[in-house]
Amino acid sequence: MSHLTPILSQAGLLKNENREARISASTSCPSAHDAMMITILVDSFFRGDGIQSANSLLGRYRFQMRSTFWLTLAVLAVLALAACGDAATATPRPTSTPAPTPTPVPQINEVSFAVIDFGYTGPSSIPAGMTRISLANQGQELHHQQLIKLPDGTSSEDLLAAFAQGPGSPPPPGIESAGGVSVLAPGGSGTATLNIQPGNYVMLCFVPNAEGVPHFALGQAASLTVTEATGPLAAEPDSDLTVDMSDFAYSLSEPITAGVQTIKVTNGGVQDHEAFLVQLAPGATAMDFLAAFEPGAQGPPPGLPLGGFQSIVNGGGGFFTAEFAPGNFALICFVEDVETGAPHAVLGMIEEFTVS
Ligand SMILES: [Cu+2]
Repeated sequence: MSHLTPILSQAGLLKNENREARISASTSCPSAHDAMMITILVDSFFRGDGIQSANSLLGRYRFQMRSTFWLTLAVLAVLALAACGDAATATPRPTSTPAPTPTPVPQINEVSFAVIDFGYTGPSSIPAGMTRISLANQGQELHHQQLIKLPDGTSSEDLLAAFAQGPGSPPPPGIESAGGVSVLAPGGSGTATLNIQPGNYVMLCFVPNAEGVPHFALGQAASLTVTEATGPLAAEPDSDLTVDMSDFAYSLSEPITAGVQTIKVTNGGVQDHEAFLVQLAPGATAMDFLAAFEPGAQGPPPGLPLGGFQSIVNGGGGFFTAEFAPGNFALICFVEDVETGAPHAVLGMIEEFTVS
């Protein structure tokens, strides 16, 4: 039986069994028929027969009583309908269907290398994709890790033999500078993050010893095979600022502030470039630091190498992270100009800045 039935019965609207039967057939919520009944009921209040008997005093009293009754009845009916409407549109209870398993987010590959006087330790094969390379300098000299991608048909021996002919001799065609961790002081460590492509690589160190012999010629070179990625690739890391490199300058997206900063490096120039980071000794300039590497220079370089991002081909880039204490710093490019052989630093590719 409809829950409106008692209301409608009181209202005298259920005068025959047919009506009762029709309304009884409805569910616990009002049907369209019930709604129509309510409409009739409200309409009866405003235009009902009470008005016809309101001419006499008694009739007026009866009219008032009956009006109150009809008004109460109409309000009850509308409230009942509204309550049922709310119930019908309420949010259904959650079912016990298990939540779908979230797809794991691909993580950046982490690989670690160490450098000694004179060689590298670490993996000889890594998968392709976004990779954070950590390098620890466990030697007594300055070292870096320059990655060079070899074209098909060129071996690491071919590359080292070409480089051994010294500055000014042409490198094997088709090789690509592929980044890496830049120069670190003894005991220091750094990271470089890059989307490394499948292929054959050589990692090597161009830093010279006291006699001017580059470390790779002393054995500091190793092969690295990058295999095809086996799953979805990780996205690039978040960065705090960007350093855009060009021929021959650095452009910082914003000033570098104290603390740990992850810096995105891009090469928009024609030539290869690098972003070597050094904290300069008080009162020293970047040129003072460079002069300390000239043959016959006396004393240690006036600055602390903090890594950075090694030489990368035009259009390439990556990330490095460093902790900046208040002081004077410089970004320096040691890559040799393809025409003159002069380091890019000499052509103006030095950015000195102060962190306060
Ligand atoms: Cu450069």
